[in-house]
Amino acid sequence: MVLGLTSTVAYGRAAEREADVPTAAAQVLTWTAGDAIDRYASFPTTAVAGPTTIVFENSTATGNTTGMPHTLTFDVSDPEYNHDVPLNILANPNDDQGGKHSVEVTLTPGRYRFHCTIPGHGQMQGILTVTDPGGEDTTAPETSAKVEGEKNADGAFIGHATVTVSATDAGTGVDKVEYAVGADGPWQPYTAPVMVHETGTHKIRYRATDKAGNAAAEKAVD
Ligand SMILES: [Cu+2]
Repeated sequence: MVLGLTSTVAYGRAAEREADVPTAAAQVLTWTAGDAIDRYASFPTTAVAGPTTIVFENSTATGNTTGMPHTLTFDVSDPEYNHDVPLNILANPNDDQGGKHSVEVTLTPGRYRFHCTIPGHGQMQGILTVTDPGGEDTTAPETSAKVEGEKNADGAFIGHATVTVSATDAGTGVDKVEYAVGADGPWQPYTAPVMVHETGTHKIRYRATDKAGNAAAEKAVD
């Protein structure tokens, strides 16, 4: 994996031409190709969203001894992937740039599928996963609960039932998990599985909040 991160402002001729624009791409991502037609010689798999310089080099320096052309193309046709960057760079060691090309793009969070469109090169492909640079977490935790205990033939719990609440948060992490007994019982911190002894139907409500303050919608089990 080659993931170049540089803090310099100027990159290449585009930045020089627009010297009054202070925010040139701070992130440089480099793909290289050589003689192989089934894989890029090197490629990034992760990046952060924002202005990015994409470099595609298919030259003698990157192992191309045959003059084989390759493309670096972002798939914009598959709805499963980001399609906001219609990148399509064709490079070969004998082109007017010596096989080294760069373009400025803006990446957004999500996944980009990249591939080489030269016939027969279908295996030259991969996924670039782009995340939010600030790690800004706007997604609430995922919550679920399971009820365990011995059941009778009708499926009702006998003796007692145990409610286990779980919460996960991919961003900042889970800050707190709470539960409440009944339709209007008070919220209390969830620290261990909740045991219900009394007979009858009981509602256990639960919710979770992550460290960024995103609260998962309240759910309940009976
Ligand atoms: Cu190719």
